[in-house]
Amino acid sequence: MKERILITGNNGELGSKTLKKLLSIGKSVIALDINDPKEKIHSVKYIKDTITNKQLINSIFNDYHISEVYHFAALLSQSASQNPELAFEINEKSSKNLIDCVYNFGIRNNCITRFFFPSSIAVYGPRKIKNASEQDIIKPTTIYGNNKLIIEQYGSKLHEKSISKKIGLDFRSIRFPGVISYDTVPSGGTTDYAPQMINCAKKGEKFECKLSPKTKLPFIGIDQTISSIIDLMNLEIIESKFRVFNVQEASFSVKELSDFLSKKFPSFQIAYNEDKNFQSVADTWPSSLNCKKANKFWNFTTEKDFEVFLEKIINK
Ligand code: AKB
Repeated sequence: MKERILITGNNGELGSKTLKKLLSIGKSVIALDINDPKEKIHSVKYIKDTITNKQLINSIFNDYHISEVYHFAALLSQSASQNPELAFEINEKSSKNLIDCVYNFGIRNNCITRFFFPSSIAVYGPRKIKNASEQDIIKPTTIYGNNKLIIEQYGSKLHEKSISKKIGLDFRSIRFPGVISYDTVPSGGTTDYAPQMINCAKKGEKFECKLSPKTKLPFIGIDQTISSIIDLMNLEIIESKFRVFNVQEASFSVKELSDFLSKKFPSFQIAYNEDKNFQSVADTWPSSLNCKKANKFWNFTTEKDFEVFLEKIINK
C-alpha cells in the first residue's frame, strides 16, 4: 500500500500552505475538508466530508497506509464561543477519534505514525503573562482553550503509551500565537484583528477594532509557521515527554500595530469599538512567549523587532 499523508482542514490558512509545502517535497497527500478547495491539485486525493464522520475516518485508515497526519480542522476561538456544542464535536470529540485511529493503525501495522496538532496560546490563562513558557500556568477560561488543552493532553497520553513499544502514535504540537499571512485574511479568531487591520490599511479602508489599544499579543508570520511545522515533524526523535512548543516572531500591542500602519499608509484610519467577547479572551492570553524550547529542538529563531517583522509581512 502506498504511503500517504493525511491533512484535515486543507482549505484553511495553515492547511492549504502545509499541503503545498508537502507536495513541493514530493509527498502524496489525502486532503479532507468540509468544502471543496478553491483550486484542485491533480496529484492530491481530495475528500469532501466532515471530520465528525467517524466511519469515513476509519475507512481512510483501512484503505491507505497513513504515514503522517496534520490535523487542522477546527473552530477558532470566537467561532467556538459562539457555538460551544459544535466546538466540542469538532475540536474535541473528532480530534480524539482521529488520534485513536492513528494509534490503532500503528498497533495493527506495527509502526509509529507522526501526528501534528496545532494548539494555541489559548491554553494559557487565566491571567495575562509575559514571556510564557510551555510549563506556565495553563488554566484556560475559553471553550476553545479547553478544547486545545484536552487534545494536547490526550495526544501526549497516547504518545506516552506508544513510545515504550515504538508502535502507535508520535504526537507533536505547537502552541500558535496569531498567524499573519500576506495573502489571506482570516476570521473567527481573536488574534485575527491584526491581519484584518493590515488588510484594511493596504486597501485604504477604515478599520473598526474590537480590542483596546493597549492589548498586547504574540504573532508569527505564515512562512515561519509552516517551516516550524515541517521542521518539528522532520525531527527524528524528540527527547521530551512534554510534546508542545511555543513559537512567536514578534509581540506588539494594537496601538503599536496601528501606529506602524498609519506611518506606512497615511490614509489609514482606525476606530475603537471594544467588544467584551474579544477583549475578555485577549486579556487571558500571554502578551509574549518564551521560545527557548523550539530554539533548542529545531533552531527556531524569533524576530525581536516588531517593526522589522511587520515590514517583511507587508512587503511580501
Ligand atoms: C484565535 O485567535 O482563535 C487563533 C489562535 C491564537 O488560536 N488565531
